[in-house]
Amino acid sequence: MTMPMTPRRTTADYQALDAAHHIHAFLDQKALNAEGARVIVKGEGLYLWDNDGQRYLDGMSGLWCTCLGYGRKDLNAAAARQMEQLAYYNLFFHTTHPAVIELSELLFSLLPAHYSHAIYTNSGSEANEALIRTVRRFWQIQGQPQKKIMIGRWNGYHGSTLASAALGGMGFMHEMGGMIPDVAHIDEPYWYAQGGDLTPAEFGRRCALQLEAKILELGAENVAGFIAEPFQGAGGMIFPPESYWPEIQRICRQYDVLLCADEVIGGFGRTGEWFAHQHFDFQPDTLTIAKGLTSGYIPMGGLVLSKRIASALVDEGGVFAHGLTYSGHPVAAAVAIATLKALRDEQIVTRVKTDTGPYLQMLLRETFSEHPLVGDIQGVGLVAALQFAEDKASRKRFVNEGDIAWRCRTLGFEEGLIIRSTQGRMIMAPALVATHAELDELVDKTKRAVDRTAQELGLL
Ligand code: PXG
Repeated sequence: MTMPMTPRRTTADYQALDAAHHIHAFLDQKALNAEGARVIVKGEGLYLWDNDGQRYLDGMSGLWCTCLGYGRKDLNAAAARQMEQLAYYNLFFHTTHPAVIELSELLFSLLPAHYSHAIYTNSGSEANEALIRTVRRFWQIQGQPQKKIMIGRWNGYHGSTLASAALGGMGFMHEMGGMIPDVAHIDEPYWYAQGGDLTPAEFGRRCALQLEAKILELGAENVAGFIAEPFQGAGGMIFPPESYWPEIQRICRQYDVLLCADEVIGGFGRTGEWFAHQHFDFQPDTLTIAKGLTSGYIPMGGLVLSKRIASALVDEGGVFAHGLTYSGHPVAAAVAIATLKALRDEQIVTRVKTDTGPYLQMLLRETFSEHPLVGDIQGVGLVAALQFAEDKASRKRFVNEGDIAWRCRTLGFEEGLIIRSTQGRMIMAPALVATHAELDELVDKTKRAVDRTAQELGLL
Protein backbone atom coordinates (compact mmCIF):
# COMPACT_ATOMS: atom_id res chain seq x y z
CA MET A 1 0.00 0.00 0.00
CA THR A 2 1.64 3.18 -1.14
CA MET A 3 0.12 6.61 -0.91
CA PRO A 4 -1.61 7.09 -4.24
CA MET A 5 -2.35 10.81 -3.98
CA THR A 6 -0.02 13.62 -4.92
CA PRO A 7 -0.35 16.49 -2.46
CA ARG A 8 -2.25 19.37 -4.01
CA ARG A 9 -0.71 21.91 -1.66
CA THR A 10 2.26 21.79 0.64
CA THR A 11 1.64 20.87 4.24
CA ALA A 12 2.79 24.33 5.30
CA ASP A 13 0.19 25.92 3.02
CA TYR A 14 -2.57 23.73 4.41
CA GLN A 15 -1.47 24.47 7.97
CA ALA A 16 -1.39 28.22 7.39
CA LEU A 17 -4.89 28.22 5.88
CA ASP A 18 -6.18 25.98 8.65
CA ALA A 19 -4.69 28.28 11.28
CA ALA A 20 -6.25 31.30 9.56
CA HIS A 21 -9.82 30.04 9.52
CA HIS A 22 -10.53 27.05 11.66
CA ILE A 23 -11.20 26.64 15.38
CA HIS A 24 -10.34 23.05 16.29
CA ALA A 25 -12.02 20.83 18.85
CA PHE A 26 -10.76 20.67 22.43
CA LEU A 27 -7.38 22.30 22.16
CA ASP A 28 -5.43 25.52 22.60
CA GLN A 29 -5.74 26.99 19.13
CA LYS A 30 -2.78 29.33 19.51
CA ALA A 31 -0.49 26.49 20.55
CA LEU A 32 -1.72 24.34 17.65
CA ASN A 33 -1.18 27.15 15.15
CA ALA A 34 2.43 27.50 16.30
CA GLU A 35 2.98 23.76 15.79
CA GLY A 36 0.80 23.16 12.71
CA ALA A 37 -1.96 20.56 12.49
CA ARG A 38 -1.20 17.14 11.03
CA VAL A 39 -2.87 16.99 7.61
CA ILE A 40 -4.45 13.58 6.92
CA VAL A 41 -5.22 13.00 3.26
CA LYS A 42 -5.99 9.32 2.70
CA GLY A 43 -7.33 6.23 4.46
CA GLU A 44 -7.30 2.57 3.45
CA GLY A 45 -8.20 -0.30 5.76
CA LEU A 46 -6.59 0.43 9.13
CA TYR A 47 -4.07 2.90 7.68
CA LEU A 48 -3.98 6.66 7.27
CA TRP A 49 -1.54 8.81 5.33
CA ASP A 50 -0.58 12.40 6.00
CA ASN A 51 0.15 15.01 3.35
CA ASP A 52 3.87 14.17 3.42
CA GLY A 53 3.29 10.49 2.69
CA GLN A 54 3.86 9.26 6.26
CA ARG A 55 1.72 6.20 7.01
CA TYR A 56 0.03 5.54 10.37
CA LEU A 57 -1.72 2.51 11.77
CA ASP A 58 -4.95 3.96 13.18
CA GLY A 59 -5.33 2.29 16.56
CA MET A 60 -8.39 4.40 17.43
CA SER A 61 -10.74 3.87 14.44
CA GLY A 62 -10.75 7.62 13.93
CA LEU A 63 -12.66 8.74 17.00
CA TRP A 64 -13.86 5.23 17.93
CA CYS A 65 -16.07 5.17 14.82
CA THR A 66 -14.55 3.71 11.63
CA CYS A 67 -15.32 0.14 12.65
CA LEU A 68 -15.07 -1.19 9.09
CA GLY A 69 -11.80 0.64 8.36
CA TYR A 70 -11.30 3.23 5.64
CA GLY A 71 -12.04 2.99 1.92
CA ARG A 72 -14.94 0.50 1.94
CA LYS A 73 -16.38 0.47 -1.58
CA ASP A 74 -19.75 -0.96 -0.45
CA LEU A 75 -20.36 2.00 1.87
CA ASN A 76 -19.36 4.48 -0.82
CA ALA A 77 -21.63 2.73 -3.34
CA ALA A 78 -24.56 2.73 -0.89
CA ALA A 79 -24.18 6.48 -0.41
CA ALA A 80 -23.84 7.14 -4.15
CA ARG A 81 -26.89 5.01 -5.01
CA GLN A 82 -29.01 6.75 -2.42
CA MET A 83 -27.83 10.19 -3.57
CA GLU A 84 -28.92 9.40 -7.10
CA GLN A 85 -32.26 7.98 -6.03
CA LEU A 86 -33.24 10.43 -3.29
CA ALA A 87 -30.52 12.65 -1.85
CA TYR A 88 -32.80 14.20 0.72
CA TYR A 89 -36.24 14.22 2.06
CA ASN A 90 -37.45 14.79 5.59
CA LEU A 91 -39.52 12.97 8.16
CA PHE A 92 -41.71 15.96 8.97
CA PHE A 93 -45.09 16.69 7.36
CA HIS A 94 -46.39 13.08 7.36
CA THR A 95 -43.63 11.71 5.09
CA THR A 96 -41.02 9.01 5.29
CA HIS A 97 -38.70 7.14 2.90
CA PRO A 98 -37.54 3.53 2.37
CA ALA A 99 -33.96 4.16 3.54
CA VAL A 100 -34.95 5.06 7.09
CA ILE A 101 -37.68 2.38 7.19
CA GLU A 102 -35.25 -0.32 6.12
CA LEU A 103 -32.62 0.92 8.55
CA SER A 104 -35.10 0.55 11.42
CA GLU A 105 -36.09 -2.93 10.26
CA LEU A 106 -32.44 -4.01 10.26
CA LEU A 107 -31.49 -2.23 13.49
CA PHE A 108 -34.35 -3.77 15.46
CA SER A 109 -33.55 -7.21 14.08
CA LEU A 110 -30.15 -6.85 15.76
CA LEU A 111 -31.39 -5.38 19.04
CA PRO A 112 -32.89 -7.28 21.99
CA ALA A 113 -36.67 -7.67 21.62
CA HIS A 114 -37.73 -5.21 24.31
CA TYR A 115 -36.70 -2.21 22.14
CA SER A 116 -39.11 -1.04 19.48
CA HIS A 117 -38.53 2.55 18.30
CA ALA A 118 -35.71 4.92 17.41
CA ILE A 119 -35.35 8.68 17.09
CA TYR A 120 -32.63 9.46 14.55
CA THR A 121 -30.14 12.31 14.82
CA ASN A 122 -26.86 13.36 13.21
CA SER A 123 -24.64 12.76 16.22
CA GLY A 124 -24.31 11.27 19.66
CA SER A 125 -24.63 14.70 21.27
CA GLU A 126 -27.97 15.32 19.58
CA ALA A 127 -29.15 11.85 20.52
CA ASN A 128 -28.46 12.63 24.17
CA GLU A 129 -30.28 15.95 23.81
CA ALA A 130 -33.22 13.94 22.49
CA LEU A 131 -32.82 11.60 25.45
CA ILE A 132 -33.32 14.35 28.01
CA ARG A 133 -36.45 15.55 26.26
CA THR A 134 -37.82 12.04 25.73
CA VAL A 135 -37.26 10.87 29.28
CA ARG A 136 -38.85 14.01 30.74
CA ARG A 137 -41.76 13.73 28.32
CA PHE A 138 -42.21 10.08 29.30
CA TRP A 139 -42.64 11.04 32.95
CA GLN A 140 -45.02 13.87 32.02
CA ILE A 141 -47.18 11.32 30.22
CA GLN A 142 -47.04 9.12 33.34
CA GLY A 143 -48.50 12.02 35.31
CA GLN A 144 -45.19 12.74 37.06
CA PRO A 145 -43.94 15.97 35.46
CA GLN A 146 -41.70 16.73 38.44
CA LYS A 147 -39.65 13.58 37.68
CA LYS A 148 -37.05 15.28 35.53
CA ILE A 149 -33.60 15.12 37.14
CA MET A 150 -30.99 13.21 35.13
CA ILE A 151 -28.10 11.66 37.05
CA GLY A 152 -24.82 11.14 35.19
CA ARG A 153 -21.27 10.39 36.33
CA TRP A 154 -18.26 12.55 36.92
CA ASN A 155 -15.85 12.09 34.03
CA GLY A 156 -18.53 10.50 31.86
CA TYR A 157 -18.82 11.84 28.30
CA HIS A 158 -22.14 12.23 26.52
CA GLY A 159 -21.38 14.90 23.93
CA SER A 160 -20.37 18.46 23.40
CA THR A 161 -23.64 20.41 23.08
CA LEU A 162 -24.75 22.29 26.16
CA ALA A 163 -27.19 19.74 27.54
CA SER A 164 -25.25 16.62 26.54
CA ALA A 165 -22.10 18.10 28.13
CA ALA A 166 -24.16 18.79 31.25
CA LEU A 167 -25.10 15.09 31.40
CA GLY A 168 -21.41 14.30 31.11
CA GLY A 169 -19.10 14.88 34.01
CA MET A 170 -16.25 16.87 32.52
CA GLY A 171 -15.97 19.90 34.81
CA PHE A 172 -13.91 21.87 32.31
CA MET A 173 -16.78 21.56 29.81
CA HIS A 174 -19.35 22.71 32.36
CA GLU A 175 -17.21 25.79 32.88
CA MET A 176 -17.25 26.65 29.15
CA GLY A 177 -20.91 27.55 28.80
CA GLY A 178 -22.58 26.83 32.10
CA MET A 179 -24.85 23.98 33.13
CA ILE A 180 -28.48 23.14 32.56
CA PRO A 181 -30.70 22.68 35.62
CA ASP A 182 -31.91 19.34 36.96
CA VAL A 183 -28.72 17.36 36.35
CA ALA A 184 -26.68 15.65 39.08
CA HIS A 185 -23.59 13.42 39.12
CA ILE A 186 -22.11 10.51 41.03
CA ASP A 187 -18.56 9.11 40.91
CA GLU A 188 -17.19 6.93 38.14
CA PRO A 189 -16.25 3.33 39.07
CA TYR A 190 -12.48 3.79 38.61
CA TRP A 191 -11.13 1.15 40.96
CA TYR A 192 -7.44 1.51 40.06
CA ALA A 193 -7.37 5.16 41.11
CA GLN A 194 -10.06 5.37 43.73
CA GLY A 195 -10.55 1.85 45.07
CA GLY A 196 -8.15 2.19 48.04
CA ASP A 197 -8.06 -1.05 50.03
CA LEU A 198 -11.40 -2.29 48.72
CA THR A 199 -11.54 -5.25 46.37
CA PRO A 200 -12.86 -4.37 42.90
CA ALA A 201 -16.14 -6.11 43.79
CA GLU A 202 -16.55 -4.12 47.02
CA PHE A 203 -15.66 -0.90 45.24
CA GLY A 204 -18.05 -1.55 42.34
CA ARG A 205 -20.89 -2.06 44.79
CA ARG A 206 -19.95 1.03 46.77
CA CYS A 207 -19.95 3.18 43.58
CA ALA A 208 -23.34 1.81 42.60
CA LEU A 209 -24.72 2.56 46.05
CA GLN A 210 -23.83 6.21 45.46
CA LEU A 211 -26.65 6.19 42.93
CA GLU A 212 -29.10 5.01 45.57
CA ALA A 213 -27.87 7.67 48.00
CA LYS A 214 -28.21 10.37 45.33
CA ILE A 215 -31.74 9.24 44.40
CA LEU A 216 -32.76 9.32 48.07
CA GLU A 217 -31.16 12.74 48.54
CA LEU A 218 -33.00 14.19 45.53
CA GLY A 219 -36.21 12.22 46.10
CA ALA A 220 -37.04 9.30 43.79
CA GLU A 221 -40.18 11.17 42.75
CA ASN A 222 -37.90 13.81 41.14
CA VAL A 223 -35.35 11.57 39.38
CA ALA A 224 -36.11 10.73 35.75
CA GLY A 225 -33.12 8.70 34.66
CA PHE A 226 -29.53 7.60 35.16
CA ILE A 227 -27.17 7.78 32.19
CA ALA A 228 -23.78 6.09 31.84
CA GLU A 229 -21.52 4.50 29.30
CA PRO A 230 -21.36 0.70 29.90
CA PHE A 231 -17.58 1.20 29.95
CA GLN A 232 -16.29 4.76 30.05
CA GLY A 233 -14.64 5.83 26.77
CA ALA A 234 -13.41 9.41 26.46
CA GLY A 235 -13.01 9.57 30.24
CA GLY A 236 -10.28 6.95 30.14
CA MET A 237 -11.60 3.57 29.00
CA ILE A 238 -12.64 2.64 32.51
CA PHE A 239 -14.18 -0.79 32.94
CA PRO A 240 -16.46 -1.07 35.98
CA PRO A 241 -15.99 -4.01 38.36
CA GLU A 242 -18.39 -6.90 37.73
CA SER A 243 -20.47 -6.02 40.77
CA TYR A 244 -21.34 -2.56 39.40
CA TRP A 245 -24.00 -2.96 36.72
CA PRO A 246 -26.21 -5.53 38.48
CA GLU A 247 -26.42 -3.22 41.48
CA ILE A 248 -27.10 -0.14 39.32
CA GLN A 249 -29.88 -2.03 37.57
CA ARG A 250 -31.39 -3.14 40.87
CA ILE A 251 -31.42 0.48 42.11
CA CYS A 252 -32.95 1.90 38.92
CA ARG A 253 -35.72 -0.70 38.98
CA GLN A 254 -36.40 -0.24 42.69
CA TYR A 255 -36.88 3.54 42.40
CA ASP A 256 -38.39 3.53 38.89
CA VAL A 257 -35.53 5.57 37.47
CA LEU A 258 -34.95 4.96 33.75
CA LEU A 259 -31.63 3.28 32.98
CA CYS A 260 -30.06 4.99 29.97
CA ALA A 261 -27.00 3.39 28.37
CA ASP A 262 -24.80 5.55 26.18
CA GLU A 263 -23.66 3.04 23.55
CA VAL A 264 -22.04 5.61 21.25
CA ILE A 265 -18.61 4.00 21.73
CA GLY A 266 -19.61 0.55 23.00
CA GLY A 267 -22.26 -0.18 20.38
CA PHE A 268 -21.94 -2.15 17.14
CA GLY A 269 -19.48 -4.82 18.12
CA ARG A 270 -16.67 -3.12 20.01
CA THR A 271 -16.82 -5.58 22.94
CA GLY A 272 -17.62 -8.61 20.79
CA GLU A 273 -21.33 -8.26 21.54
CA TRP A 274 -23.55 -6.08 19.35
CA PHE A 275 -23.99 -3.70 22.28
CA ALA A 276 -21.79 -3.21 25.31
CA HIS A 277 -24.67 -3.56 27.79
CA GLN A 278 -25.00 -7.14 26.55
CA HIS A 279 -21.39 -7.77 27.53
CA PHE A 280 -22.09 -6.40 31.03
CA ASP A 281 -25.45 -8.19 31.09
CA PHE A 282 -27.93 -5.48 32.01
CA GLN A 283 -31.09 -4.18 30.33
CA PRO A 284 -31.24 -0.44 29.73
CA ASP A 285 -34.49 1.40 28.95
CA THR A 286 -32.80 3.56 26.30
CA LEU A 287 -29.67 3.28 24.16
CA THR A 288 -27.84 6.24 22.66
CA ILE A 289 -26.13 5.23 19.41
CA ALA A 290 -23.88 6.95 16.83
CA LYS A 291 -20.29 6.46 15.55
CA GLY A 292 -20.17 2.76 14.52
CA LEU A 293 -23.74 2.95 13.19
CA THR A 294 -22.33 4.32 9.93
CA SER A 295 -18.71 3.30 10.53
CA GLY A 296 -18.04 7.04 10.74
CA TYR A 297 -18.50 7.48 6.97
CA ILE A 298 -21.32 9.95 7.39
CA PRO A 299 -22.84 11.55 10.48
CA MET A 300 -25.70 9.69 12.12
CA GLY A 301 -26.86 9.00 15.65
CA GLY A 302 -30.00 7.87 17.33
CA LEU A 303 -31.91 7.15 20.49
CA VAL A 304 -33.35 3.65 20.87
CA LEU A 305 -36.37 3.30 23.13
CA SER A 306 -37.83 0.36 25.00
CA LYS A 307 -41.39 -0.67 24.23
CA ARG A 308 -42.51 0.79 27.57
CA ILE A 309 -41.25 4.27 26.67
CA ALA A 310 -42.17 4.13 22.99
CA SER A 311 -45.73 2.98 23.64
CA ALA A 312 -46.25 5.81 26.14
CA LEU A 313 -45.02 8.34 23.56
CA VAL A 314 -46.96 6.83 20.68
CA ASP A 315 -50.20 5.74 22.32
CA GLU A 316 -50.65 8.42 24.96
CA GLY A 317 -48.27 11.27 24.21
CA GLY A 318 -49.92 13.16 21.36
CA VAL A 319 -47.53 15.43 19.46
CA PHE A 320 -43.89 14.87 20.34
CA ALA A 321 -42.32 18.25 19.61
CA HIS A 322 -38.90 17.17 18.47
CA GLY A 323 -37.06 16.75 15.13
CA LEU A 324 -34.10 17.88 13.05
CA THR A 325 -33.88 18.80 9.38
CA TYR A 326 -31.64 15.79 8.89
CA SER A 327 -33.30 13.28 11.24
CA GLY A 328 -33.07 9.92 9.46
CA HIS A 329 -31.26 11.45 6.47
CA PRO A 330 -31.65 8.99 3.58
CA VAL A 331 -27.97 8.96 2.61
CA ALA A 332 -26.88 8.41 6.21
CA ALA A 333 -29.52 5.70 6.57
CA ALA A 334 -28.26 3.96 3.41
CA VAL A 335 -24.70 3.98 4.76
CA ALA A 336 -25.93 2.69 8.13
CA ILE A 337 -27.73 -0.19 6.40
CA ALA A 338 -24.57 -1.10 4.47
CA THR A 339 -22.52 -0.89 7.69
CA LEU A 340 -24.84 -3.09 9.72
CA LYS A 341 -25.10 -5.63 6.90
CA ALA A 342 -21.31 -5.82 6.67
CA LEU A 343 -20.96 -6.25 10.45
CA ARG A 344 -23.58 -9.01 10.38
CA ASP A 345 -23.00 -10.80 7.07
CA GLU A 346 -19.19 -10.77 7.21
CA GLN A 347 -19.50 -12.01 10.82
CA ILE A 348 -17.30 -9.21 12.01
CA VAL A 349 -18.95 -8.93 15.42
CA THR A 350 -18.73 -12.69 15.90
CA ARG A 351 -15.06 -12.64 14.96
CA VAL A 352 -14.32 -9.88 17.49
CA LYS A 353 -15.91 -12.08 20.16
CA THR A 354 -14.33 -15.40 19.31
CA ASP A 355 -11.11 -14.57 17.51
CA THR A 356 -9.62 -11.08 17.11
CA GLY A 357 -10.84 -9.74 20.48
CA PRO A 358 -9.36 -12.56 22.57
CA TYR A 359 -6.22 -12.40 20.40
CA LEU A 360 -5.63 -8.68 21.08
CA GLN A 361 -6.33 -9.08 24.80
CA MET A 362 -3.94 -12.03 25.00
CA LEU A 363 -1.20 -10.15 23.13
CA LEU A 364 -1.52 -7.11 25.38
CA ARG A 365 -1.29 -9.18 28.55
CA GLU A 366 1.67 -11.17 27.21
CA THR A 367 3.48 -7.99 26.19
CA PHE A 368 2.73 -5.64 29.07
CA SER A 369 1.96 -7.66 32.24
CA GLU A 370 5.57 -7.40 33.41
CA HIS A 371 6.31 -4.00 31.90
CA PRO A 372 7.79 -1.55 34.45
CA LEU A 373 5.54 1.32 33.31
CA VAL A 374 2.24 -0.56 33.08
CA GLY A 375 0.25 -1.17 36.26
CA ASP A 376 -2.95 -2.56 34.80
CA ILE A 377 -4.44 -3.74 31.51
CA GLN A 378 -8.16 -3.50 30.92
CA GLY A 379 -10.34 -4.33 27.98
CA VAL A 380 -12.42 -6.82 26.10
CA GLY A 381 -12.98 -7.38 22.40
CA LEU A 382 -11.19 -4.69 20.41
CA VAL A 383 -10.95 -2.01 23.06
CA ALA A 384 -8.21 -1.81 25.66
CA ALA A 385 -6.37 0.51 28.02
CA LEU A 386 -2.90 0.38 29.55
CA GLN A 387 -2.76 2.10 32.93
CA PHE A 388 0.61 3.66 33.71
CA ALA A 389 1.78 3.34 37.33
CA GLU A 390 4.79 4.53 39.30
CA ASP A 391 4.46 1.69 41.79
CA LYS A 392 2.44 -1.32 40.75
CA ALA A 393 2.14 -2.95 44.18
CA SER A 394 0.47 0.08 45.76
CA ARG A 395 -1.23 1.25 42.52
CA LYS A 396 0.57 4.59 42.93
CA ARG A 397 0.18 6.74 39.83
CA PHE A 398 2.62 9.34 38.54
CA VAL A 399 1.80 12.89 39.64
CA ASN A 400 2.28 14.01 36.02
CA GLU A 401 0.67 10.91 34.50
CA GLY A 402 -1.24 12.97 31.92
CA ASP A 403 2.04 14.40 30.54
CA ILE A 404 3.66 10.97 30.47
CA ALA A 405 0.78 9.42 28.56
CA TRP A 406 0.70 12.37 26.16
CA ARG A 407 4.43 11.89 25.55
CA CYS A 408 3.82 8.20 24.81
CA ARG A 409 1.14 9.17 22.32
CA THR A 410 3.57 11.53 20.59
CA LEU A 411 6.19 8.78 20.43
CA GLY A 412 3.47 6.56 18.97
CA PHE A 413 3.11 9.00 16.07
CA GLU A 414 6.87 8.78 15.52
CA GLU A 415 6.48 5.00 15.33
CA GLY A 416 3.66 5.35 12.79
CA LEU A 417 0.87 4.61 15.25
CA ILE A 418 -2.18 6.51 16.45
CA ILE A 419 -3.26 5.70 20.00
CA ARG A 420 -5.07 7.93 22.45
CA SER A 421 -3.96 9.07 25.89
CA THR A 422 -6.35 10.02 28.68
CA GLN A 423 -4.97 10.93 32.08
CA GLY A 424 -2.39 8.18 32.72
CA ARG A 425 -3.89 5.66 30.34
CA MET A 426 -3.13 4.64 26.77
CA ILE A 427 -6.25 3.63 24.89
CA MET A 428 -6.72 1.63 21.73
CA ALA A 429 -9.84 0.76 19.75
CA PRO A 430 -8.80 -0.44 16.29
CA ALA A 431 -11.24 -1.11 13.47
CA LEU A 432 -13.26 -4.27 14.00
CA VAL A 433 -11.97 -5.67 10.72
CA ALA A 434 -8.38 -5.80 12.06
CA THR A 435 -6.49 -8.98 11.15
CA HIS A 436 -4.08 -10.83 13.43
CA ALA A 437 -1.17 -9.29 11.51
CA GLU A 438 -2.54 -5.80 12.02
CA LEU A 439 -3.11 -6.47 15.72
CA ASP A 440 0.48 -7.77 15.96
CA GLU A 441 1.64 -4.51 14.41
CA LEU A 442 -0.59 -2.46 16.74
CA VAL A 443 0.83 -4.12 19.85
CA ASP A 444 4.40 -4.04 18.50
CA LYS A 445 4.25 -0.32 17.78
CA THR A 446 2.54 0.37 21.10
CA LYS A 447 5.35 -1.54 22.81
CA ARG A 448 7.96 0.60 21.10
CA ALA A 449 6.22 3.81 22.18
CA VAL A 450 5.75 2.56 25.76
CA ASP A 451 9.37 1.34 25.92
CA ARG A 452 10.67 4.69 24.71
CA THR A 453 8.52 6.46 27.31
CA ALA A 454 9.88 4.15 30.02
CA GLN A 455 13.45 4.80 28.81
CA GLU A 456 12.93 8.55 29.07
CA LEU A 457 11.75 8.03 32.65
CA GLY A 458 14.84 5.90 33.40
CA LEU A 459 12.73 2.77 33.97
CA LEU A 460 14.27 0.69 31.16
N1 PXG B 1 -21.55 9.67 23.92
C1 PXG B 1 -20.36 9.08 24.02
C2 PXG B 1 -20.17 7.92 24.93
C3 PXG B 1 -19.29 9.53 23.23
O1 PXG B 1 -18.11 8.94 23.31
C4 PXG B 1 -20.78 11.21 22.33
C5 PXG B 1 -21.79 10.71 23.10
C6 PXG B 1 -21.09 12.37 21.44
O2 PXG B 1 -21.13 11.99 20.12
P1 PXG B 1 -20.88 13.09 18.96
O3 PXG B 1 -21.21 12.31 17.72
O4 PXG B 1 -21.83 14.20 19.20
O5 PXG B 1 -19.46 13.53 19.07
C7 PXG B 1 -19.51 10.62 22.36
C8 PXG B 1 -18.41 11.17 21.51
C9 PXG B 1 -12.37 11.12 22.60
C10 PXG B 1 -13.62 11.59 21.95
O6 PXG B 1 -11.42 11.91 22.62
C11 PXG B 1 -14.80 10.89 22.15
C12 PXG B 1 -15.97 11.39 21.57
C13 PXG B 1 -15.97 12.52 20.79
C14 PXG B 1 -14.77 13.20 20.60
C15 PXG B 1 -13.59 12.75 21.19
O7 PXG B 1 -12.30 9.99 23.10
N2 PXG B 1 -17.12 10.69 21.83
